[in-house]
Formats: sequence, structure tokens, C-alpha cells
Amino acid sequence: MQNFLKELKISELNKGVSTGTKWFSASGEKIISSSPVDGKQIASVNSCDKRSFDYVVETAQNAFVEWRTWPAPRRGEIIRQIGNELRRHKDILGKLVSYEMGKSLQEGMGEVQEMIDIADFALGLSRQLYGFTMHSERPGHRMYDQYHPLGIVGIISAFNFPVAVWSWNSFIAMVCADVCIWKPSEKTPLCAIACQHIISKVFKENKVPEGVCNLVSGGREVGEWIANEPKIALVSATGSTRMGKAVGAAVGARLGKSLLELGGNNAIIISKEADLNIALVGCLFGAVGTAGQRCTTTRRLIIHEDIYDIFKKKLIQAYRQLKIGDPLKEENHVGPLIDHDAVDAYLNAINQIKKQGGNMALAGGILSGKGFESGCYVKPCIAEVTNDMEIVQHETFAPILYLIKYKTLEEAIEIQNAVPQGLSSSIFTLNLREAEWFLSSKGSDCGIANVNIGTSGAEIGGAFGGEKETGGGRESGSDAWKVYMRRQTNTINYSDTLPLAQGIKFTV
Ligand code: UN1
Repeated sequence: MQNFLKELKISELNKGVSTGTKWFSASGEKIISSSPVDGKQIASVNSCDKRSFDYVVETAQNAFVEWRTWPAPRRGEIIRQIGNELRRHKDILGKLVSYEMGKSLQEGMGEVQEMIDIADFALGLSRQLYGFTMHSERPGHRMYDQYHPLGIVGIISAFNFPVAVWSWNSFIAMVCADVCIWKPSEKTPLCAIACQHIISKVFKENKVPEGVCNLVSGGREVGEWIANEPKIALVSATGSTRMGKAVGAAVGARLGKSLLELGGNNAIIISKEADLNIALVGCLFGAVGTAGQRCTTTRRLIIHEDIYDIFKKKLIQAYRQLKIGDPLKEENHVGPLIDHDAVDAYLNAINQIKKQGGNMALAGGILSGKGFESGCYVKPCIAEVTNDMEIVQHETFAPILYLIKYKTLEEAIEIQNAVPQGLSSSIFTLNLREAEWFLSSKGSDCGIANVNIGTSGAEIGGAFGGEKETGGGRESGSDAWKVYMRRQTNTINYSDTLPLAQGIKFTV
């Protein structure tokens, strides 16, 4: 076992259910956590069973009754302390993320930094949960709207951001006076257990009601309980479009609220007027960062025909410099894929590219030999394709980059939008007209549209999410907090008469 697990002082790794400071040994199936870095088993965690789940829901409901009475800045203070605990544990948690998930150490640290940043954001937000005031049409009346908490928020998160996505949801939700039930990915249970241990210290010291922040480790079944539980007011789910459709349908059937952040098929347009040096860095990090396993990963490059050959050459040269290997070693850029299923999906996609008429401009393949014993390390590869190929229309969670040629910006935008997903998009251009066109209503149809930066690595301050099959949800910054609250319109009559709205006269 790696030393950093000991350093985190997690004594009982197998307990996967918690109501905040208390831990339970539930009797659900065992989840095996193994590292894609070296293939070693790290721990086995008992997942949540239905009885434990019902107990957690009840505890959360009771906690909500008290938590909602805490003034918002006092809740913000709890999140501030959590942020400080995360600062203290950044190194160690970043390493665990890197080891259990397989992303580079830099990116593991970056992910914990996102948690710290969202803690700061949530703290500020705790004094800014603003509603509007309006002018009433009636004399002696005042109108305003205010926001109240929803109650229980279910959070279903994915393996690729095993800690940050939970923090975006839970820190904002807690400041909004909601209570949370988190089902992390069954592929990264230890990252979740570590987070829960880190925050429990703050909960204990501040006597936060037990049940404000709950963990229910488990697989698909636990996700289904969350989706179908009428006491869970909002379900925020991050993952595949297939998962999101199932969750969205179940939550919709009971008229609950859902916030879906699903697959992307993100493209960068590279104009002939781009600064190709910065475009190259943006494309490279976007395509191979996290081994192509971000929902914001750059999957398609739409390149102007005049610079297509030169840019392709630069890109291939850059790919050849990439160091693939143990993500905990700082010199490596690309770590392993999460597991063997992901490797199979990568190989299958390469086969499909060839079958459907694509050309591998830089070949892929599995790496073997010393350091690659886990069998999860693959070569980032590049394929020349057309946008209408079936494989290009799908999100393959792996470092496969598609190159597509264009003549006019209109055509480039049409290609960029012609996929079922709508998460992130970029254009590299120094031409103001092109940039503004891309950002206009005739431009990108995605939730995120950037100029002269890549598709991935969004800052927490913006609302994060996308359109179409990406699910339509927004989380993290801007005013995404409103999704975690219910809006109430209030009209107060301080006059001694009762005028009716719309001038209606009603006398008896
Ligand atoms: C995800 O892949 O689910 O924008 C989240 C980014 C990160 C978050 C990605 N800040 O790439």
C-alpha cells in the first residue's frame, strides 16, 4: 500500500458509508479499488445496502431541519474551514487521486486546487445568495424574491474527477443549506473516503448536525436508489450520456429536479489566422491531458485547409515528445486509462476508425514491458476523419484525436455543431470577426465556448455544463447555485386596503 494512504490516517478503508463523522460497515457488494498505475489492489470497500441507504436518507432529512436554520455565512464558515483542511491535505490527496485514478500528479494537485477554489467561491457566495426586488403595481405593496434550500441533494460523480466534481456540488449545496448524499464512482472509492475523512474533522469541531454530508459508496444500484428516492429533491449526475438518460428519466418520472453533466465531443477550430504556437499547446493538453478522460477533452480539431498540413506536422512532432508512464512521476505527461474496459473501448474505436475509412496519422496501441504492467497505458493517437463517421459522433473516453479539414468558417462551425453532444468548444484565431462570429448565436452551440484557449481546464468561477446530449445542467460558478435552491416570490401589503392585481374590482 502506498505511504500516502497511511498519511491520510484512514484506518478502516473498507467502510464506505458515512453520515458525516460516523462510519458504517454496510453489507452491500464489495468494491475493489485497484490502481491503473501499477495494477495493484489498494483496498476493498463495502458498498451501501438498501437499509443503510434508507438510514442515511432519514439522517439527512433530520439534519436538514437544523442545518437550514444556520445563517448562510455561518455555513460558509464551515466551508472555509473545509477549504483550509484541503489546503493542508493538498499534496497527499492529490497523490491519492493520481494513484487511484491514474491522472498525472500535476493534474491530481490541480483537481484538489479546484476544490480549494470552489470552497473560497462558496464562502463568498454565502453572503451573496441574492434575489431581486420588484416594484409592485399596487400601492402600499412590496415584492421580492428569495431563495430557500431544496433539502437533500444526491450527487453521482464519475471516476475522472473523483473529488472536484463532488466539491463543486456539495460546497455550493451546503452553503445553500441543502444536505448532500454522495455516490462516488465505484472505480475511485478511496478518493471519496479520503474526502469524507478530511471534512469530518471540521464537522466534529463545529458540531455540524450529523447527516449534512453523507457518503454512500456503491455501484449502479445505489445510483438507482438515489434517482428513485422522492425525498431527494435534486439529483446532480456526472457521467456518460447513457447513465444520464437513465437518471434523468427516473428523476423526471417523479418530477424531481436533475442537473446532468454528461458526455462531450469537444472541438477546436484552428483558423488560418491563429497563433499556431499557442494553438498547439491548447490542442495537446486538451487531447492528451488526463489521458483523454475529461468530459472537456479535445476530441476533434477542425483545421483550415491552408494550414492543415503544417499544423498536422507540428502536432505529430509534439505527440512524439510526450512521456507516457507512471503519473506520480513528475516528468510524465500521460498516465494510464482507468481500467481494461477503457483500454478495450480505445482499441475498438481505433478499429472502427479504420473500418469507417479514417486514416491513422499517428498510430495508437497498448504499451507493454517494465512500468506498464497494469496493461492500462496506451499511446495517444491521431486520426484523419470526416465528421459524419459514426465513431466520430461518439465520445470515446481515451486519447484519440480526430483531424478534420475546413474551407470556410461557416463550414467549420457547422462541423463543430454537427454532433449530438454540446459541452465545450474553442476557436484559435487572431481575427476579431471570426472570434465574435464563433461566440454569437450563429456560432458554437455548446455550453462552453472559448477563444484562444483549449476546450478543457475550465475555471470554477464560470457555470460548467453543456447542451444537447450533454444534459443541459450547469454547476460550479456564476449563478449555478440557483439550481440548488427553490425560488419564492413574496408580495407584502402594508396598506390598509386590499387592491387586487390587474385592476380587478371585487366588492360584496
Ligand atoms: C469533467 O471532466 O467531468 O474543465 C470535469 C475541465 C475541468 C473539469 C472537468 N475543470 O476540464
